[in-house]
Amino acid sequence: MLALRGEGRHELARALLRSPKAGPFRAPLDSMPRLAQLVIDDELLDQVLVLDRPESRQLEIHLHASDALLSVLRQHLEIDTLQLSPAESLLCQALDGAQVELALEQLAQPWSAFLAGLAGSSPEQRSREIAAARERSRAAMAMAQPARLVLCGAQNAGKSTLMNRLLASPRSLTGAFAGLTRDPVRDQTCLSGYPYLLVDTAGEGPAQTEIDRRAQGLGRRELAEGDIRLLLVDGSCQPSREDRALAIPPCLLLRSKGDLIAAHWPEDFSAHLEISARDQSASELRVLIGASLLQLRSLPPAGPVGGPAALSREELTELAEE
Ligand SMILES: Nc1nc2c(ncn2[C@@H]2O[C@H](COP(=O)(O)OP(=O)(O)OP(=O)(O)O)[C@@H](O)[C@H]2O)c(=O)[nH]1
Ligand SMILES: [Mg+2]
Repeated sequence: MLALRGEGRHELARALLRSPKAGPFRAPLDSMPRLAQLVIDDELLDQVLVLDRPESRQLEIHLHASDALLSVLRQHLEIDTLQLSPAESLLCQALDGAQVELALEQLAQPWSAFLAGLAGSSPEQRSREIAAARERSRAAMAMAQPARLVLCGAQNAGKSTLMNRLLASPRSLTGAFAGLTRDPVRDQTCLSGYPYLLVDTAGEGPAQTEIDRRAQGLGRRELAEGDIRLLLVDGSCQPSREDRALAIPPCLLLRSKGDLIAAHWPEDFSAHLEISARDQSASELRVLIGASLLQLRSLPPAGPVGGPAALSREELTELAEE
């Protein structure tokens, strides 16, 4: 929303607006929402809703705020960019109720007030409070900042099928053709209340063409940049040397295709879970994998953390400086 404030707001609004049919904007500027076109330098930027609020001497232009549009507006108008605190950002971007509860808890006891309060504590109390805040912050940061969870494994292991189940949406192409996924596919979701950026990658295996080789290279780069691996090994085949090489911690090892006849599974390569995308529902898989990830990461159940906590790297650095 773009807010024009003060007595000159109507004049400025009329300079920026056209009627919905591109003629001069003649409709009264009042508390009735009106459709209009936002035009700057004869360029149509957006279809907007206009609403005046005389009590606060503010005229609101509700727009579809893309980055490109905001950058044009910034060039032409003096815009105060709203600075959100990490707790406010979390509240705006939350995908899960647990994130909302954490954001509300943190808004009620701001981090800056907690840091200021440390100044009056005795050295022992201070180090106890800092240690407790560090522990709370570990969980809070994991709830506020998505971890990159990279799906990896051999071609046809069922990575893309699982990705789609976890997102409850057909985001990634799936099929019996080995090497179907090429460019990495990314999307966000919350599992057990913690946010993840899921990344589906090209499977390991014979690369028939230069395009396949490039795709596998891109997948390896995602693995190098990822936080956690979700390694799928087809349970109807024995794990290969390549599968073992991919199991670099932190890694959740899944035996996939549990509905098929199981191959002999070596004892020294134990899987965290056996799954079947054919027999298990999306919600069942989300719950199982979410809970296993919590265990792997030693994280508590998602939600409020019981006191002030850092929600961003910057806030955590402020604690280190105390
Ligand atoms: N029986 C059975 N088949 C499955 C299961 N999960 C996936 N499949 C099938 O296995 C084939 C490969 O699945 P994908 O999800 O495309 O495999 P992928 O690991 O993404 O393969 P690439 O992109 O080639 O690396 C498809 O025909 C799926 O339907 C499962 O749990 N059980
Ligand atoms: Mg795939």
